[in-house]
Amino acid sequence: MPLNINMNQMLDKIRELKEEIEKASVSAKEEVEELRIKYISKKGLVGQLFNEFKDVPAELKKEVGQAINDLKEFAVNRINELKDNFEGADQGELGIDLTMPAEPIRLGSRHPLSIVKNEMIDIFTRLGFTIAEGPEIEDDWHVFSALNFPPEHPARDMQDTFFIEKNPDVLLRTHTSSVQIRVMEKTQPPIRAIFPGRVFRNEAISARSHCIFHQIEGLYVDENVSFADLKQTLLYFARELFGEKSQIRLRPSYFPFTEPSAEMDVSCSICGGEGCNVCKYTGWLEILGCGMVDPNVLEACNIDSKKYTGFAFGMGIERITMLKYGIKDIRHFFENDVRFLKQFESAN
Ligand code: 2U9
Repeated sequence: MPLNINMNQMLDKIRELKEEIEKASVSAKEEVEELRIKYISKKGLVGQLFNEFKDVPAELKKEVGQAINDLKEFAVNRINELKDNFEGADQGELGIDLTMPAEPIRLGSRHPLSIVKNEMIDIFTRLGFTIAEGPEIEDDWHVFSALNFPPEHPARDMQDTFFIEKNPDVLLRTHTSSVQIRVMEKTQPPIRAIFPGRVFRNEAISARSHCIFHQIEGLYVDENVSFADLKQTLLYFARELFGEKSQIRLRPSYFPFTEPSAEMDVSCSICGGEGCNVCKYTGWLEILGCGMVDPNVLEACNIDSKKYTGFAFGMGIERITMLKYGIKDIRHFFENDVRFLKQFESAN
């Protein structure tokens, strides 16, 4: 470049170089390196402009210097950008860096009904109860007749029970007592088992009741099983589930399948029996029904009611879970809203 350098020529050259770099396209990483050498290495075309800058008259140095610096910055950025496009190529076909730590997998949490069900199962297994399961679609015998339900009992009505199609002998079980019948039909005493499972009742859905819910029932049949055994078993259960200070009380009741029958309350674990809105200021929570197995039921299963006696109990898992956690609406259990479910992450 001659000493009397034409400034316009130099600015044109800067503009041309900028356009060239802007339009440059590459198809391999090596070609990016070639561009780097051509333009921004020490001996590259931009570098040469800096050499020529020495000869620029003082009064123009500011303008030309600025233009060269802008060009250098533009070239560096553009070449880095092209290089970035090929960075993935070093990381295998998928462009994934397999040496990076994995994205953490978010674990789901157990459903509150499963948490409480498992807790209840643990308590009864510690007492020597085994677990039995059976079909959800049942027949009249296992749900009603063997359980001493009279022929005209309202539970047999379509209002209360879901029948499948028109056949009155195919229905959804309304309690897991049907599994108890199946076990007694197959096994002679001693029998000591619990029966967790899903049950169905033709009821309107509201905050307090649902047409699908879960039960745990229990049965102990042997020689000399007494009401005192029932009471002590249920006291142990209540203290394990609701705390060692829990008290229980039994109120007389009626079920077709037990005689005598009772309903059991546990002292309110929220207020310790003082009275609060969960126990409706009574200090007590009703948690289950129970009784001595009616001799008719034992006989229906070919168990000698003169030799054997038994106790049975039944409770709704939703109800117990609602009482334990202060849940006000049963529908929460079936909506699977993560904001509800997440609250039980630490419970198990
Ligand atoms: C056999 C003999 C006896 C099971 C029992 C109850 C009392 C009871 C309800 C509690 C709330 C059902 O989920 S709930 O609506 N259950 O009150 N259940 S005694 O008695 C049996 C079962 C089977 C062969």
